[in-house]
Amino acid sequence: MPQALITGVTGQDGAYLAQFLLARGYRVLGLLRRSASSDVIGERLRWLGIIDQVALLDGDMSDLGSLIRIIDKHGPDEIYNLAAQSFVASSWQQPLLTAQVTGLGALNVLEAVRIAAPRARIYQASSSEMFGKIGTAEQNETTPFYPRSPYAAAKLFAHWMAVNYRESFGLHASSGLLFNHESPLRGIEFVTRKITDGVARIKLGLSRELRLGNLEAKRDWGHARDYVRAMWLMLQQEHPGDYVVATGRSTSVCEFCQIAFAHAGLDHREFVRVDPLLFRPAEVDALRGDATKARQALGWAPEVSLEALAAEMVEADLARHRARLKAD
Ligand code: NDP
Ligand code: GDR
Repeated sequence: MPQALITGVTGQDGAYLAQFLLARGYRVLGLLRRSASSDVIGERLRWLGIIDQVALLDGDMSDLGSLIRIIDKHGPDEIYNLAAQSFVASSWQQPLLTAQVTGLGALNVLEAVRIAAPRARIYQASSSEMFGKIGTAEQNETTPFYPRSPYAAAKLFAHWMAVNYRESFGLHASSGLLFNHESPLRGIEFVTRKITDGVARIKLGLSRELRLGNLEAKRDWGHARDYVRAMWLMLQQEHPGDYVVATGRSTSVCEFCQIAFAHAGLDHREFVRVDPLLFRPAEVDALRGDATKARQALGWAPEVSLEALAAEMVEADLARHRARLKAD
């Protein structure tokens, strides 16, 4: 039975990836950091009904010893490094923590693999945010990077360390330059989920308005379930490499609002308010990925449209709020 270790298993992608790997007969190990709120840990794994099938192991991205011990003891065949302080807006409030976890944490994983399991295959969760202030309409593996946030700078460090460990020590380390991907399990602070949660609240009479920042920002949004499949495909290749994973469609925050509100029979213009306090110190204005390499080399293509994604997210948030109202 192949074994996979997922750091960030309690996050959106970690949960979907665990589900994907379990369905393929993997033993799934997940890194779990200690929390005082242990009752809510693993909420996403619970939502997917797989929490009892994942072996949760005590460790932290900033604690190299814990990573070495876990990798040495279990000898996973595949390691997916998904753990990060992943919220771009917070990275200006906590730049050092972001560098520590998102940047140096990735290096800790690479070091642990180099020391304890050099033959394991590694996936590094790189990001389209690394392109940042771009000069091209579409971004692919050869587009230059220009990070615009402490988060993006930390991810860029992690990305280059993965490339460097591949070239220096021959590690089978692949890096996925993933564009934004969302789902009903997306953290509530990210804009798509904030919008679909807002739609559900307004529809059920729990809120009257939704306050957002820059409505003109454009992102290439896909479904997380499609994107974790691409991670796995990268590690099945004989040789490691870097791949852009994206839909090729760029949509503004305003257009996403229109689609999500319309799904619930509402007009977003009546409810969305722009709050200047929610603008970022530096913005990534527009992203659109060119996933030609992933399509050709991995046979990967997205299966879920933006409209289907928004509909699934709105329906899930409506169901959550209805269940809470019923329980009260
Ligand atoms: P989430 O924010 O949902 O999950 C982050 C995970 O990292 C959580 O499991 C969190 O644990 C864990 N984590 C944070 N700090 C530590 C730490 N110090 N030690 C151990 N674990 C820690 O992110 P996503 O699932 O959305 O994204 C997965 C990865 O992919 C991230 O690295 C992200 O930056 C990257 N990425 C995401 C994209 C997206 O659109 N979703 C696009 C491109 C890249 P806890 O539950 O305890 O907080
Ligand atoms: P992003 O995602 O920064 O692209 O990073 P997010 O959903 O936070 O922002 C997308 C865009 O929407 C604009 N925006 C708002 N964003 C939030 N969160 N809240 C608001 O109220 C709001 N109003 C407008 C933002 O300014 C931005 O332009 C995500 C994360 O998952 C990263 O970890 C990952 O690397 C990248 O996607 C690819």
